Amino acid sequence: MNLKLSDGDIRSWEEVQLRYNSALKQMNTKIEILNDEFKEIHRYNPIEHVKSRIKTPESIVKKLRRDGYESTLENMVNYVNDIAGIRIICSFTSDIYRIADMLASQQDIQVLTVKDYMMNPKKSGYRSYHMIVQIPVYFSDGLDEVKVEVQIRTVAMDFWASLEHKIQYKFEGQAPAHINAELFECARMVAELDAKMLSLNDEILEFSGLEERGA
Ligand code: 0O2
Repeated sequence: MNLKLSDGDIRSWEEVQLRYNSALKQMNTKIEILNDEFKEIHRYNPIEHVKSRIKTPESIVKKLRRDGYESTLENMVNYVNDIAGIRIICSFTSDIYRIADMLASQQDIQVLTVKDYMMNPKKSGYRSYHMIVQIPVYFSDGLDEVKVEVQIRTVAMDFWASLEHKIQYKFEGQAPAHINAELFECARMVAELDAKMLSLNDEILEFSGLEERGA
């Protein structure tokens, strides 16, 4: 099988976009199929919604500079792992690992790295589960292995992350200490809320199970 885009072959930003957009389409389909199957078999919808995006060229260049690389198309593809990003938002923390396992067990998905910010939250309080995966994409003249960053988090964690992102953007990453402290406290409350919602849901499931069995 010939590899279409060896690292030196990328000719334009348009080509980079095509490559990563195609990978996102495949990942979106995989996620949709898993969700449909889950709904059908378990009468339960683990995924609230899915967002995907291609990183902006400005943001890619910023990351390359941060890591000490020149801004070339080759370096983008080689060193920026989240050019294609997909965010899966689910209801409960237990869904996060379930979805991650379902994706990781697919034969054509290769998990390159995992960052479990659920088990090890960031200093900011950020919680989420990240995987860099590589999937094959077939083009007219061959196969291309493309990296996608998958972020999986609950609705509550997503709410926190988007507000925190806006605040950090506004203060260019230098938010006053009291705001950072408040955000950290909110992250703790989000974790507590997630744990409470999960235990309530477990209780509801147990109750429905008893009812179905006629107890
Ligand atoms: P954007 O705009 O979302 O693309 P690496 O990718 O391994 O070289 P990096 O980027 O530090 O190193 O990886 P990490 O920690 O896994 O973070 C990647 C992404 O997670 C970030 O992408 C954010 O989307 C999200 N993230 C990480 N930490 C935080 C945080 O403290 N707050 C919020 N709100 N989001 C966070 P980008 O590239 O920063 O931005």
